[in-house]
Order: sequence, then C-alpha cells, then structure tokens
Amino acid sequence: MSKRGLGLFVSAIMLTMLALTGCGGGAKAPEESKAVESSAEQKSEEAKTEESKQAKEKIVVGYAQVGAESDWRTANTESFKSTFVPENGYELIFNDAQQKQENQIKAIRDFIQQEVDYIVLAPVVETGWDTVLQEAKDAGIPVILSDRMIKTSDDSLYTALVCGDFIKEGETAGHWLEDYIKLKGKNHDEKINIVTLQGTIGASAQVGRTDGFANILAKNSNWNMLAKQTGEFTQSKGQEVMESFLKQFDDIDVVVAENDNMAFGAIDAIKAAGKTCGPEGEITVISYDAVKAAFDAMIAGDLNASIECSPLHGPRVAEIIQKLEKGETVEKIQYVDESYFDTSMDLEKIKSERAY
Ligand code: GYE
Repeated sequence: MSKRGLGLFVSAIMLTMLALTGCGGGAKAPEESKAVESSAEQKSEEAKTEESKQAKEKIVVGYAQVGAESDWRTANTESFKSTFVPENGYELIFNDAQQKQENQIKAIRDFIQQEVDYIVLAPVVETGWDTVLQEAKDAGIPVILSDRMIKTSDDSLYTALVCGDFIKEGETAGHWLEDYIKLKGKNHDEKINIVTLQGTIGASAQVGRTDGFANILAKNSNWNMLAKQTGEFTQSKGQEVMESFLKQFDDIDVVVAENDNMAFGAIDAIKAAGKTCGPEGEITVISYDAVKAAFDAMIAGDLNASIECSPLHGPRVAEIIQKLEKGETVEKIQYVDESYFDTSMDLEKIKSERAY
C-alpha cells in the first residue's frame, strides 16, 4: 500500500473508532446516557471535521523534469503545470534538472524528504536509477515514469510508464524516407548519404529513435550513414554539429534530427553554408516531435517531415494517479498513439487544430 493509501486507511480506522466510542457498553442510566449522547455528537462532529479536512487535502506531486531544452519540453512542462493545479486537487512541486541526472536524483531525494504523495520522473537517461528509486519505494511513494523510460532489473521500482514508442518513431522516419525516395523516382542503387543529429546520448528518446531508424537502414543497402553525433536536443548544438558535418562531407542527402529544435539549427547551418533543403532543396530534413514551429518550417519549405511525439503527458499521468487513488490497477506501460506529418498534407489546417 502507498504511504498516502496507508494514511487514508489509518484515518478511516480512526473515524470508525470515533464513531464507535459512543456506542456499546450496555444500558445506561438516563443522565449517563444523555452525557454519552452529547459526547457522541461531539465526536461525530470531530469525525466530520476530520472528513472534510481529508477532502480538502491536496495530492502532492513532485515532478522531476529534464530541463527546458526544446519546444517539446516547454509544452510538456506546461501540460503538467496546467493539470496539477489546486482546483484539480493537486499541489505540484516542480523541479527543472537542467538536463543533469545528478540534479534529478537530488530532486527525488528532496521529494522523499518532503513526503510527497507521488513522484513523477522524466528520466534524462535510461540507466542509474535503481538506488534512488529504491529509496522512494522504501518510503512508500509510488513513482510514475513519464516521457522517457529507464533500464532496470527491478520493474517494481516504478508503478507506471507513459511515453512515446521511440523505436516505432525511428522506424516511421525510416519508412517515410523509403517512400519519399520512391516518390522522387530515384534509382534503387543510387547512394543516399545520411547524417544523424542525435539527442542526449543514453536518453531513451535517443536510443529508440536511433535504433528504430537503423532497423530500416539495414534493409536499404544503398543507404549510407556518414556520421551520427549528439546535438543534446538543443537548437544551438544542432546547428553547431550540422556546421561541422557540412565541413566534413559535401555530399549529404539526408539529415535526420532526433528532435525538431536540432532540425531548426541544422536548417540554419545548411542555409549559412549556401545550400538548400526541404522538398525543393538539395538536402532532405526529417525530425521528430511535430511541434507547431515544425509545421511552420514545413510550410516554409525548409523541413520535409516531422514524426509526431506527444508532450501532453500531464492529463495522462493525472489519470493514472486518480486510478491509484481509487485503489484500481493501472496498465504498467502506456505508449501514446502517434503519427507523422509532411509537406504533402494540409499543414495549415492540421497546425491550427493542434495543442502544441
Ligand atoms: O523529442 C525532445 C526533448 O524525451 C521525447 O526530449 C522527449 C524528447 C523530445 O527534448 O524535443
């Protein structure tokens, strides 16, 4: 039982005891019975106050967020901050770890000390969580993983996980490129030179997207991965790495950026190098997330396609917490259904209907 569950259980026993103290004990003399009645009334009043205090008590959620490295991340933070509000019965303690695991570990320890009811973790990298999550488990605080996953030999260290299926996203990018090359009527043996701007190395979003794309690359013998390097999921690093790729290789056909912001940086670098990109240009650019600015880049003709990844995990995590509060079981691993967008679609319309 969670700490919060245990607390509620103990209170329920107390309430029952308060209600019971006025009853039983055989027949009473009239005065005695009056006194007992009034004390019972008083006690049931106390019980009521206790009950309403409980009703007013907020569910305290500590969120160990990765940082503020991308548009996706900003939308994700906003999703949590607008969901976990007092009007919905929550108190949110938000921590921005500035992309550092050690900061997230410290934040989790602080949450444990503050005796929060739930810990939500968006793990910056996959490994190295067992010790601190064991501490949360020992303290009876359920941990919900959101956005990215972890590698652990003990699945009981987290209660649920909600995120994108990153391998599938990588494969979707690969399939999109296969179709696009066919559409362009390229010769089957024509060499396709690719560079990849990777996310934070060791983040499940990076690992999954890299591996998923590699699965499709393996099926296309004419695809040639020239280089892969991290751009840390940021626009400035993406630009920097793309600048160096353009200096090293003069025959890049495709850039796969493992998020939109790195693609924006890459597009700037391509233009600064006097090259062109997008559906009408020399270099094809594919990215992940599909934030609104990616739609603008596709509409402007700079970006070819963006593979969707939803940042709107606030309500999804709230639903999990509500189920746990009711003692219901939750699905352990929940992948969000995702799609992709490219310049063949009615992007203005789609963009106007999107929340991020
Ligand atoms: O793609 C990127 C962000 O973990 C899915 O992290 C997330 C990724 C997202 O910085 O933009």
